Amino acid sequence: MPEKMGRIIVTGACGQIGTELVPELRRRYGQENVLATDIRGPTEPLAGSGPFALVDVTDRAGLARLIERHKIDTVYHLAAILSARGEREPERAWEVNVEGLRKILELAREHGLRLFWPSSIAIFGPATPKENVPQETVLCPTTIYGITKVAGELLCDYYFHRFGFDVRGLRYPGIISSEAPPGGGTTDYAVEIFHAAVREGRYTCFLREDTVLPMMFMPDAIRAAIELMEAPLARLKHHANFNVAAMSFSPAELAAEIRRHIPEFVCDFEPDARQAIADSWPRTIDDTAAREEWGWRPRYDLKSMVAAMLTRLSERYARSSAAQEHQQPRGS
Ligand code: NAD
Ligand code: AKB
Repeated sequence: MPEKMGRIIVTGACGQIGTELVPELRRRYGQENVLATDIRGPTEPLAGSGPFALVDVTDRAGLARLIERHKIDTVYHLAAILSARGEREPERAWEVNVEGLRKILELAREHGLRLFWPSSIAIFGPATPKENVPQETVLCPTTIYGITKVAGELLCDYYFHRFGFDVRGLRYPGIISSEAPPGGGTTDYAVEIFHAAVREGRYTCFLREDTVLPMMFMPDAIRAAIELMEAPLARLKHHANFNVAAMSFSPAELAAEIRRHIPEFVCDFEPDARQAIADSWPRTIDDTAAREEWGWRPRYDLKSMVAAMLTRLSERYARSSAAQEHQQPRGS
């Protein structure tokens, strides 16, 4: 029997993933049953499309009030500080990513909640194999973000084994999406490049052209989260740390694929501090455990993802320039 979700709270809902996860959860489980929360106010498509509350994930009492008031039974805990921002604000990264998660775990234990929490390929470090990283491997990251994610995986597994409640998670690669901008990571170039290609026909990439990293298109990322949460608990041998993979490519390969649609597109490369982070991460991931335990299969590869991204962004920019023209006073 698939696991059921009744009333859901999503933390960090206004970020890159929440902006697309919340509408899908609302579509599946009912608009009023999904409470979106963040420390900043909602923009489209979250604004006005269902319940929303401002709350900081380090505010345990504030979260407890929302959980009780909305009779929550499931948490999608997305609030976090990502890799590049984490290097600028390491103390904040620990506070939000570890202390925030610990408070959510305690609330989940007290209120008997199910929990989804995403880890990241940032848990891997220079001592991890670069190719086909196995499920069980060396976890010695060199970024504070990676360290908080290793701590998070260990905490989640500890709560599962010690208190026996249902916490699940997966190690997302870099996520590529067309709706909300990414929130300060090392893989952000793979989103920025599309906006620059469509608007200006040119992009300067902050990673070296041959830096291969694991990536995933947002529709696959959303489906992975929901399919993992709906999988029967009895089938799972792992809990909060599933490797998941979809595609791997370098900035040069991504630029070449974009050029098949926009031949005049030019990409330059000026690596910055984020190069060292990318160099510490693996190139490809073995996701056999996710495939075997809950049937994970990606649907998008580099070619289909690029075609979909360019279509979505071209339509979006065409709509917004049509709207701007419409607003111009006549004769101007
Ligand atoms: P994001 O940075 O786009 O969004 C995070 C959201 O959390 C933001 O809206 C921010 O306002 C909110 N937030 C920050 N501090 C908060 C606090 N103290 N209280 C409440 N909200 C707070 O991140 P995302 O890309 O949507 O990532 C969501 C989760 O997925 C994170 O755990 C991240 O580590 C993980 N992940 C993301 C990627 C990716 O490529 N996007 C890859 C691997 C893992
Ligand atoms: C980042 O680059 O920090 C994120 C991630 C891979 O966790 N996109």
